[in-house]
Amino acid sequence: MYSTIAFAALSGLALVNAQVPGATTIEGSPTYDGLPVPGTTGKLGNAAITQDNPQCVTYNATLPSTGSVQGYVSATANANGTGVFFNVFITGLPSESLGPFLYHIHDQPVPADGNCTATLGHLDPYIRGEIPPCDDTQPETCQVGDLTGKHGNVTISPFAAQYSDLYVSTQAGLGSFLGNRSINVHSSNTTRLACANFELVSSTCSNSSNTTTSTTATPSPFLGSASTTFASIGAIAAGLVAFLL
Ligand SMILES: [Cu+2]
Repeated sequence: MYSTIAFAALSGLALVNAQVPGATTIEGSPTYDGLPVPGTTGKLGNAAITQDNPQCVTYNATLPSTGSVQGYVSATANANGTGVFFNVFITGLPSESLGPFLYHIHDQPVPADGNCTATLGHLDPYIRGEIPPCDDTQPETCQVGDLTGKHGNVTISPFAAQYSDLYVSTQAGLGSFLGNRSINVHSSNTTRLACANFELVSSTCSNSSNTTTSTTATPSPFLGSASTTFASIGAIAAGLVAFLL
């Protein structure tokens, strides 16, 4: 909790320092082109592999259909509960000269006005920071939300990728939880091109006998048999109409 607050405050401060007129940037220098430094890790250590992620839970972040950059990032806990499987599709990217493009899980959700800047910096519960860049051979040392740092930049449009990330979680309450956060897509100079919130889209197992669903209406106990009777009459009438048609 405190680390999240501290991170939010720090990233907000860095954001102000890094802002460039006419461009919306994430924290850090948008012109930094240094190389990864192996072993760089967060103030709170390396990211832990997430275990016991809830099964059959999917979060989707769908980019606004009103923008030119569209697509989605879908996240589902792996079947063994370790890490999260991502399915990414992004299209409508601008000229290749603005790439390679980046996308990350950002710490805060997108507010109602759609302002991507309000999502602050990357999901970074271990307070690793952006610089030096992530070394993808040591993903545990990267910011948890730095998906392109760990899994590769976007170099074509449309772009599609599927991969497992061991450090993100679908378990609410953890610092690595993505369900209450957002995705931001950036050009190479970190300008924010589009953003969207993760939303819970499924909490059921498709091939399981213990599937639960929230769509089945439960009859009110006060109506009791009367409602059942009315439902039966309705069903008969519907059947009759269907027969006549
Ligand atoms: Cu980002």
